[in-house]
Amino acid sequence: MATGQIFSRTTQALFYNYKQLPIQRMLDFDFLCGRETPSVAGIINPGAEGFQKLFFGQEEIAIPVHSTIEAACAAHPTADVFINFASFRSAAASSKLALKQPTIRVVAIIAEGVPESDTKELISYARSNNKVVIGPATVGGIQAGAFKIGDTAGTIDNIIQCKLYRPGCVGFVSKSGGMSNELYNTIARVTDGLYEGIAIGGDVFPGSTLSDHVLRFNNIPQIKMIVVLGELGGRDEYSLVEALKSGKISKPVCAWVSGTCATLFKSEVQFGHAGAKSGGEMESAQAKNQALKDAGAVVPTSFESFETSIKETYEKLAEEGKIAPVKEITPPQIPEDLNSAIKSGKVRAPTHIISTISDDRGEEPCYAGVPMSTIVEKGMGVGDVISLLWFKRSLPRYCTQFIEICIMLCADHGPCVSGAHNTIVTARAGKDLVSCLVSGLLTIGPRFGGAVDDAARYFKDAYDRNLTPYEFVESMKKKGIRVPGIGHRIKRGDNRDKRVELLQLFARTNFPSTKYMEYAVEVETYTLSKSNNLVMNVDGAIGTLFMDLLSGSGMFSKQEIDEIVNIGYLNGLFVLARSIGLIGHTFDQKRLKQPLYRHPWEDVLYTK
Ligand code: Q5B
Repeated sequence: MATGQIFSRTTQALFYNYKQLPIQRMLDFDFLCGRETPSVAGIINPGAEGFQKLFFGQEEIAIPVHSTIEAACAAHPTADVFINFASFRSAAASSKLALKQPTIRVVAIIAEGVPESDTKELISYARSNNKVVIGPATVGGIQAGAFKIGDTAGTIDNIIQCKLYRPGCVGFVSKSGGMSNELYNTIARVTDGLYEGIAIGGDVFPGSTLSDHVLRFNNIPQIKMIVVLGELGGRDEYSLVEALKSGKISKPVCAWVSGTCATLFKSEVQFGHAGAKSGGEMESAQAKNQALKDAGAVVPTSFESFETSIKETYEKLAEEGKIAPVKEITPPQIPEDLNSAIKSGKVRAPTHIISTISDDRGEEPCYAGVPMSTIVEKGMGVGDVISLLWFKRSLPRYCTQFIEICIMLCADHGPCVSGAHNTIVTARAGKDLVSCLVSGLLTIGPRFGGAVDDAARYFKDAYDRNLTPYEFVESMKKKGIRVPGIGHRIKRGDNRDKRVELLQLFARTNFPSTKYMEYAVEVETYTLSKSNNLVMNVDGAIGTLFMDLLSGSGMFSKQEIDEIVNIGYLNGLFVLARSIGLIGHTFDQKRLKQPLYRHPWEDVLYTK
């Protein structure tokens, strides 16, 4: 591997698998470092395309999302780092594909548990193609003030505390990502700071080794000293020993191999990483520390004194005048995310929606405060659900039964009525269910099913003002308004609408009062005297009976009744009911495989 820098202030990465947090942390780091371009050029989210909104400082930016690695590489030819957040199951295949792309130079594999045979294959491919693999089982790496992989170095607070927003002179490599954070703190305390830090990962076969990175650091002029944190298990540290012995490393190396406590255990111990297993004598922390020391590294006697070793090594270099002074900068403040600021009680934000009828945040959804389990346990029906969601209260059984009867009676009225006709034509044009339903629903209005509210309004007003049927009908005529709820294209005085009769019968048997409906009957008697088709229609029956329900149940104040009438709740009953029939007509046409409908010429009057 050798060569030198693998990252810079202009390095851009492709991020595999959309993970909002680590990407946002990379962008926050970019902002902290004063980068001009975001370090994430594109996201690869298998099967998805588009853009993801993320923050770059205070501004929102849209990062392109690609469905394949090939597409992302073609769209971002200068992005040469591939950060792989795939699971251990798919990390190897995606990493291999990424390594094969000519534009990709470095692949970081975050997943733990990638099969060793797969990793070996990746290593071999990367070596023969002069590419760098960091990981698997790693948090990644960082070049201070320039570029950071994913979650490396933890929170923004930690990054600021460790002064990672600007470069120092220390190259650091370790196996452990968690311990990297510890050492970034140490390095910030006792030197002028980190230049580059890499966690190679804790697997038995890491994509790149401790010595790979140390040799690379040796070629980077800005790096003046190297800190290495190894761990027991494996023989990786011995290649570093060889490099030191052969004189390939000219810069001072402070090293420590952790896991010296393994000797306290009687049997073999497996520490956190797959590779951190106390094996033979050679793989012990003690043996590796000794070998490193013998090869010329500065090795302390314990981890506790590692900080002192690093400090002394740095101070010696400084005394020798080998360290250029670092230009201190004040990093900009990263704006806090609204959600975390709200959580910590620092800010309050107005909500954009207010809702009073249902709540799905608890263990189970509630309708007007009634949990769904209660609705089921108490054997409630659709009428009860409508009571809760529309009227925000539980209504007596006769009321909910009336609502259910309205729905049943208005569910359909054959294929010839406006709504069903539209739905049938739409279904025959090959449209989907929702389009068919909506095209039928859109016909509901003052002439078809949508006169319930107006009937309720006008009849209530006339009754409350003590108008005689004659005064009411004639005053409407004067205004040029046809009485809503009166008249039918087919029904007659001698062929009443059965639905109207059924609703009247139910109400007369169960309602405490049917005064509005009886008033409508008197109006109907008068209009029938004019014409036999001016019968009370289903809209008129539902509208007036609902006024009786609201005023007679004693469950609504006058103000609430006025509000229900003003808002216009009652057409909703017809809309809801007729949806059942319109859906049925859609299925019927599709089941019958009916062809495109074309209205016959003979049925049209062509005129000028
Ligand atoms: N006058 C009813 O035309 C009629 C009056 C009125 C008071 C009124 C016409 C019409 C559509 C009504 C309709 C459906 C034919 C409701 C529903 C769902 C559905 C649908 C389905 C389903 C009357 C003669 C005299 C004049 C007028 C007076 C007229 N209308 N007075 N109130 N409303 N309307 N809605 O016969 O004094 O003589 O000058 O078609 O069907 O939507 O099944 O299809 O479930 O799907 O030509 O059931 O309005 O009457 O205009 O000559 O008037 O009656 O003022 O008085 P005519 P005109 P005067 S159910």
